[in-house]
Amino acid sequence: MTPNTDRNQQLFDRAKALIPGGVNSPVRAFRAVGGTPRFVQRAQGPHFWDANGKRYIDYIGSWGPMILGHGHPAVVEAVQRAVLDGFSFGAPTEREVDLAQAIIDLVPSIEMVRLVSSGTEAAMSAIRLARGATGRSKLIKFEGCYHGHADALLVKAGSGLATFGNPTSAGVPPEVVQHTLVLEYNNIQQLEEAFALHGPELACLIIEPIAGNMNFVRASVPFMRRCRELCTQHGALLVFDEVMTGFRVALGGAQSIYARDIPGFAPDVTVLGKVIGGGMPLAAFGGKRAVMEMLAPLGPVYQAGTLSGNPVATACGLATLNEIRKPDFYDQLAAKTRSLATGLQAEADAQGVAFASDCEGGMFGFFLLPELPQNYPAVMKSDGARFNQLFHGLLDRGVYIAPALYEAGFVSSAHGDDDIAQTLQAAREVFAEGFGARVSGESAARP
Ligand code: KE4
Repeated sequence: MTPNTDRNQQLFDRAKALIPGGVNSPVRAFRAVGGTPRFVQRAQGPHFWDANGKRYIDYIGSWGPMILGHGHPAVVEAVQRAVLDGFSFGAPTEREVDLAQAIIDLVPSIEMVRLVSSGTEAAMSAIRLARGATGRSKLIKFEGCYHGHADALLVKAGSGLATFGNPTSAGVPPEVVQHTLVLEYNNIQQLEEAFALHGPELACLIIEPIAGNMNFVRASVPFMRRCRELCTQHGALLVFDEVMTGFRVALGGAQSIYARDIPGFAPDVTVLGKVIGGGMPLAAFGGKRAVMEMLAPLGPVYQAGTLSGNPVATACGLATLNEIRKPDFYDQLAAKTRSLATGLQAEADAQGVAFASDCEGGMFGFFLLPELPQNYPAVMKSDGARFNQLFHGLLDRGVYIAPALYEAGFVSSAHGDDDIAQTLQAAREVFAEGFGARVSGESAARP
């Protein structure tokens, strides 16, 4: 299709004149992989159709929220009913109470919860809450983990362990990130040294328990056990960023998986998003009652939001949670995801392509590497150009994976065996091409 008949390109050209980069969130611009972003006209089940009317099997699902696929009838009906009763009130509603109850029922470590509108807002508020609850300023995050774009979290590792982070974005003054310590994921020695140096000053440690912003890297059980022990020992709060993994890898989130190996394991605060909104702007943070009651209007930690607990978004989220809590939902979803991940592995192995894949629940990842990386430097050894070739080879064949090698993939309950089969056939053809011509893209790293 030539650019002048390609409606995606036409729309992209228009968008770039009006919206920075032509998108409302950077990763959508395809800058890491090159090429023209697909403008979605509509979606249904596991598929979406672009501006040219071409169908794709969707493994992004809005970056996680669409665990039921697009347009699930029960969710559509709930939203249609809700909008007839009003879009937004700026006043409490029963559905907010019902959604809070559902989250608390499903995530035992959460005794109280506050609803907000985005994962960034939830993570930012959780950090402020941890600082307010402990009276401390410093925090630990890990290289490769992304917790939204709040200033204090846009940080890359300092020059050495004891030094605090440097901003990853213009516009973030160094003094804002001076309290943020960036460590290597899965590095127990660094963790212990950091707590030995700064333990009494640490308000919290925030972590993605399965790092979907490094594509798919699991925190090892020994590492996670030490995070919990050291936070407890030093009076810092363990903050689990489950915006991506919450209700995605298991009904109880990643924390329920670690609790299988670490008796009594629980974070102090959990950040949620994506799935709990079912595709509408809704996120949350919650934890121990004593900590959560530090929040305004009860306590001294201020946090607020015009659209927090929005009645249409809560209807969408509740309808989604009602579906995923049905018996066997995750067993069936996990089996589907495993068939995709193991199938891709088999296709790569058959062609002698260095490939490593992993999955949990409805979330999967893969690397064009001989083995699964355990940290960010290892992830970034991936060959970006080969990934871009794979990305475009799949895209041309109607398979839509994340346009960046550091992003995870998502399977919904709507994906069928035929979708998985078509995907594996597409991968087989691309691998057989031997990754011919290379498509250039910008640096593969999230800025
Ligand atoms: P939002 O502010 O984008 O709703 O959530 C921020 C966030 C927080 N924590 C984790 C673990 C996250 O993955 C995210 C956002 N995820 C990205 C994709 N990896 C959203 C896609 C985008 O930035 O456009």
